[in-house]
Order: sequence, then C-alpha cells, then structure tokens
Amino acid sequence: MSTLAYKILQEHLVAGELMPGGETTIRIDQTLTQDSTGTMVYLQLEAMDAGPVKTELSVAYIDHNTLQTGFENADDHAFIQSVCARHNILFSKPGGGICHQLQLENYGVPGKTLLGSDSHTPTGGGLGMIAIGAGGLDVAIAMAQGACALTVPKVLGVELKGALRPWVSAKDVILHVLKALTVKGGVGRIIEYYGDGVKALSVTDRATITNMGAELGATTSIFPSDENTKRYLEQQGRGDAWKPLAADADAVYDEELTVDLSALEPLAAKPHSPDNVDSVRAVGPIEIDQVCIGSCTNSSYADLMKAAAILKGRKVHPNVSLVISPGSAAILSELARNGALADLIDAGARIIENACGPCIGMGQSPKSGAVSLRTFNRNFKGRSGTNDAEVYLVSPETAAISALTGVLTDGLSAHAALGIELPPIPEPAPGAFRRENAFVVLPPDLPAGAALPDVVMGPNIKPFPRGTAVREGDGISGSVVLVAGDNITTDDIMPSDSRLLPYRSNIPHLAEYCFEKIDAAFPARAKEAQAGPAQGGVIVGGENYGQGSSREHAALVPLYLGIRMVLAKSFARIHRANLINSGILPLVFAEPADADTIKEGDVLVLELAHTQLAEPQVVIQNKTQGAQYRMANGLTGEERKMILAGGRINLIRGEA
Ligand code: MIC
Ligand code: SF4
Repeated sequence: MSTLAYKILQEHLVAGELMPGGETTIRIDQTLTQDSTGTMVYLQLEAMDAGPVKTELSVAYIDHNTLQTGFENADDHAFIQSVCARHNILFSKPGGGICHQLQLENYGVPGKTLLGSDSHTPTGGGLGMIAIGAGGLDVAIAMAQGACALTVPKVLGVELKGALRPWVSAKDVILHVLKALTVKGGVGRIIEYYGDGVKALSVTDRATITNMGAELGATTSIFPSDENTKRYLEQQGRGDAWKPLAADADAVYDEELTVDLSALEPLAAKPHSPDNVDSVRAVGPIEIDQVCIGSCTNSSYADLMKAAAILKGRKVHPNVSLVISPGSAAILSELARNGALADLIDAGARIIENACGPCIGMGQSPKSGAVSLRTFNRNFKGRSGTNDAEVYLVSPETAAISALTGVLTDGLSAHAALGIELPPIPEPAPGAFRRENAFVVLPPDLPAGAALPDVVMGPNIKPFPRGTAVREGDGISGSVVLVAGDNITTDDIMPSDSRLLPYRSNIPHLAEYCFEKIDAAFPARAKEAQAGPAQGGVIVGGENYGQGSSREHAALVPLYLGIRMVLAKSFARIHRANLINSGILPLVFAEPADADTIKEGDVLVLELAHTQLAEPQVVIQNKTQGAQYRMANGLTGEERKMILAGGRINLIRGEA
C-alpha cells in the first residue's frame, strides 16, 4: 500500500518512524550546491572541520553569479573550487549550465536521495528521486554526515489522466496545480504524480512540474520511473542508471487531486505570484516588451527545440526582446549541431550564457513598466531587477509564439490563423548528448594523511555571523522592527539581483539592503533595536512567511541585524529551518488574529526561554501593550537545543 515517496524514504531511513509529522533521519546519497548559496555552505563546512564528504556524490555548481563585473563573483568561484578539492566534491565551472538541469542530465538516479542548497532541487523528482531543497547549513551537514533530519511530510497524490494537446505543455500542468493548491498548498507535503497521464510526459516535462512544486511550498514532488525515464537516461549515455519505480497499485494517499491533461489550455501566472493563474485567453492579447526562455524550469532540449520550431523562418516582433538561456552546455551544443541554434539566432533571439541569468535578475532586467513573459518559476515583484515590471510566467510554446506576435498569444486557439504549426519534436537518439563534461573538475585523489590543498579566499569573503547562547533563566526579547503581511518571500527579506548577488559572501554589506523593497528603513531600525533596551529586534509576519528561495541570507542577515525572533501565522519550510539554524526563534500564533494587534516598536519578551521552550506552547509578553500571546512552539528537541545554543554551528562546535 506504499506510495513511491515512502518506499524511497523507507529505504533511506536511518532513525525515526515513517509517519506524517514524525521526526526522522534519512540517508542522503547526493548533494548539490550552487554558488550563490554555496559560499555560505562551504564556509560552514570548513567551520565544522569536516573531512571528505560522506555522500556517494556531491557537486558544486557555478550558475547564479556568473556576471563577472568585478572580482567578487570570480573570487567566490575560486573559493568554492578550492574547498571542493579538500572534501572530494565535483566542481562544475561557470558556463556548464544550471545546477538542476545538469544534475538531472549527468547524475540523477531513480530511487536515490538528493539534498540541494537551492529550493528547486526537487527537479530531480522528474527522474524518480527524492530530491529536497534545504538551507546551506543543512546541506553542509549532509555532506559531513551523509544524512539529514526530515519531518515526514504527508503525501498528496495527483492523478494525471489523458494527454496534453499540442501548444499545451508541462508548464500549464503545474500552473494548473498552483491555481488549485496556492503557494502554500504544498507545505508539509510531498506531491506524488501517478496515473495513466504520466506516460504522456517526458522526463524533462516531469522535471518542469517537480521543479515548480517548490512554488507550492512542497517538501518535494516525485514521478515514477518508467520506460520514458529509461529512454531519457539512455539519451544521456547513462542507461545503466535506470530502474523501474512506482507506487504500489493500492497505494493510499493522504490527499488527492485529479488533473485531466486533455482538458488543459495554455495558462499564465500573472504578476506577482506564481499562483495568480489564469488562462492566456482570459488575460488577453496584452502588449509585451520582453520574452525570456530558460531557467531551471523550462530550458531543456525539447523546450528549446519547440521554441526553435515556432520561430524558424520568422522574425521576433520589433517591440520585443527575446532572450534565450539554455539549461546546459550539452543542450546548446546539440542545438548547434542540429541547426536549431541558427533558427533561433536568425529569428532575432539573443542567446545568453547557460546559467540562471535573468531568472535571478543577473542581467536582462526589462525596461520600466515592461511586460515580460518568462518561462521561469517565480514572478515576485522586483525579482527581474525592474521593480515596476509586470512578469507573467508561461510555457515555452506561449513564450515563442508571443515573441512573434508582440502580444500575449494562446497558441492553441491562434496558431491556425497565424499559419504557425508546431511539429512533434523527435526524441534524441540514445547517447545523443555529449558526455565529455568539459565543465566538470574532478577532485584530486588525495592519499590518506596528505595535507589538504589550501582554501583560497578573496577580500570580499567575510565570516558569517554567529548567534549568542541563551543562559538558563534568561528570556529572549526584542522590539518589533517590522509588521509584515502574508506570503513574504525571501526575495522580500533579502533581495537578490546583479547588484547584490556578488555580495552573497559578505553579510555586512547585504545587511544594508534587508527588506529594501518593502521598507528601506528596516536595517537602521533593526540596528537601533539591537542597541536599545530590548537588545534585539522581532519581526511579525503573516501566513507562509519566508516562501521562495532557500537562501540562508534571509536568516543570516536578520541575525546580523540583531533579530531574535520571528512571530508569524505560518512559515515556509526551508526558511523556518534556516531561522532555527541561525539561532532565530520562529513561533506561530495560536490565535492568528493576535498578529494583527501588534505594532512596530512594541517590546516583546519570551521569559524563561529554557523552561518555556520545553513545552508545546509558550507565552510572549507584550510589555508595551500589556498583552500576552499564546504561541505554538513547533521546535523538535534538536531544534530547541540549536535555539538555546545561539545557532546550529555553536551547537556542533560545543560552543553553547
Ligand atoms: C531562486 O530561484 O530564488 C534561487 C536564487 O535559485 C534561490 C537560491 C538563492 O537565493 O541563492 C533558491 O531557489 O533557493
Ligand atoms: Fe537559477 Fe532561477 Fe532556477 Fe533559481 S529558479 S536555480 S535562479 S534558474
């Protein structure tokens, strides 16, 4: 009766019981990091005095901060490469492609576990892996110990029926699911896809869907491993990595949703949230300024071949800038060999590096007030680097046809009148993708006892902040620095774009921009609170606080600014873990309405922290208003120790 997710988790169970809400430890077979979270991961790995990694495979990718407009990014790359050589980690150079696409192509294996310091790590679920995104410290610990802690999620089964029509694609499937479940609908859940419709989706289609499961807040998403999986692995020259995997026929899901693929039509997520979904038809033919095709969601070989087929022999509209960032060097090289690259260029596409690029605001920011159609996964306000841009998330088919017409266009209903056909894209032959891996640097084979190569650190790399332990009898206090609404993203907390990404290893610099887009005075107020009588700050949030990225910077920067607690109506999973790892206490209002009564400047105290945090509920005193609030204390035993030690590194190093 087991779901596929629980079968894989059961095989990897090191401690605990596999039941929803249970605290377990699971074995981690593979890890990945990318550069913008990676510098912190490797500073933390070094701080743990770890030896060679305990995983089967760990890879460090450089794909986010690849614009080298100064020495900072290049220094970070050199730092990461030097640490890789010390701990037996593969290093993937800039230009190789986007971490999730590369992991899928080169290393993904059905039935294995993968932990990655990026929220879109669940892309691996397209190959039948349990692939989970986490904060950097959790990934560093998984490398050092070969395992990680996991609160067992429920399993939401999505039954897929039928098959997609041409001009409708995997992106529309996940946008449909996002509309149904919302950006917090997946919290505490694994989304498992099954049913007849699965066989109509290729591995890269499935990876698009599991990738954007991150936008549901899900722990991960997973598809079975079947004949399509086998063919995909054979195309990558890795057919021997295949094994069939599926849920038992009588598997029981905790919750269920059914999607009829044949009834779907092209969809778009409107500004500024991935769940603000409507049909392209309903949004209508709005004029567009920019189209971006790429990102870890939609930059596969098939995605780009579809775009090339639509654009072939035609011209991008005069008012549109079309930007294409392929997912990997192997894909780009195949497009170059089969002529599709020439079709794209001849149509007027700007081909940029195989990297995250515009998805994380690393260049290609649209003009003021622009409408930008993107095949990406997040359209949070300002993420493109242009604060007043209107970003719509769409499929590659919708993006490509709209690039030609200059308006948002529904290919399904409009292609015939426009005379644009979308021929079926032939699957690549087995072994089609080149396997030279020219972008991968293998770690040196260090003989036992040999001296480790040196860590190379540029001047922009600053130590990460550490919290202070809470003494027995003491409380945790702070004055309220910010009262925020629902669905605050980590992009809101710690914005990232081409200006700020070079400073991912420089917390003091980033601190000046914390909450910049919501309240530019936040850093100054937080510092004042830190120096004031309450000796710290508190943030009050609404539902789903900290959704989005896995960036630890959204916790480490507030820690640096003296934030001691975040009180919210609910938290996103990875951000909550990052707060705890940093020693910032996350508490959930037992009465959500209490959150709306708290004012900026109120002094809040959790008295007798050691005693109270041992109980399932704690009481926060509002010293300014004379009120008190009951808060749910969801900390596990281990998490409580981290908070009291002033963070997980302190706990590991015994410096509590
Ligand atoms: C993102 O898509 O938001 C990022 C940039 O890939 C982040 C990681 C980061 O902030 O470095 C993520 O998804 O975790
Ligand atoms: Fe990179 Fe964008 Fe994917 Fe994040 S979502 S990993 S920035 S491509």
